[in-house]
Amino acid sequence: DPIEKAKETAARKAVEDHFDPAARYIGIGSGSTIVFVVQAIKDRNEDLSRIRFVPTGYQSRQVIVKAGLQPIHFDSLPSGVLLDVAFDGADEVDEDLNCIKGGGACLYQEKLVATHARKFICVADQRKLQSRLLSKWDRIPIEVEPLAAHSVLERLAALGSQEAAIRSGAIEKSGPIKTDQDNFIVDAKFKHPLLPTPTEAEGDVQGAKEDRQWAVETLAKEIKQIEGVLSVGLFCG
Ligand code: DER
Repeated sequence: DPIEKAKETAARKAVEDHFDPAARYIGIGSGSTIVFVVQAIKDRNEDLSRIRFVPTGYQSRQVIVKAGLQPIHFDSLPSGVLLDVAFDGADEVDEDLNCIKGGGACLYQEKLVATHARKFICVADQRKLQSRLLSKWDRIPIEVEPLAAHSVLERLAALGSQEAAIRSGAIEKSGPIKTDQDNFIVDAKFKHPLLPTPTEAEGDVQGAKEDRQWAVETLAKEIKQIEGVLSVGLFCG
């Protein structure tokens, strides 16, 4: 399968370039690409017993344990310590490494781990790369307190979301899905607020890059300020 091959190629390159055998703490994201990252780490046949791997949810922890690596809970990390590196996937990435994450409903712990790592390595096959976010992947996953979910939907509409819905009906699960933190996921469609900016039209590449960065940060902040929102699936590059 060419997509699986592309994931594996991206994972091997990411590990080759960014895995440090002297690392003490390494973050492991969620989804299917990360499985190839862990396999690539294992395939180095080095002594990994000194390294602790920080999961970003139950699936991530299963991948770590199944590979015979040592997991450590995020809240067991020594205080003040940063992870050496965190590897994770994404649902969409732009050329400035802004990402949409949360397709696997693991964005809360993914963002927690990513923001405590010296380096965040996004591992993604070519399908994910778009010139700007919300091109192919048209909605932003948001982790929400269940009690606040409906008021969050209203606030998102006021923010300009065309359509926001509580993620429901996973396979063999009626009603809302629950995250590893026992919360809801709201998927909010936004009409390309991160569209090309006038500066891009005038060929001002740097200006367009800053505008896109600003658009992602602003949208993430506006959503995060809504009462009941716990995490927003926008990572700023
Ligand atoms: O939820 C996320 O952000 C994950 O990293 C995920 O969506 C990427 O999944 P994939 O590697 O299976 O595409």
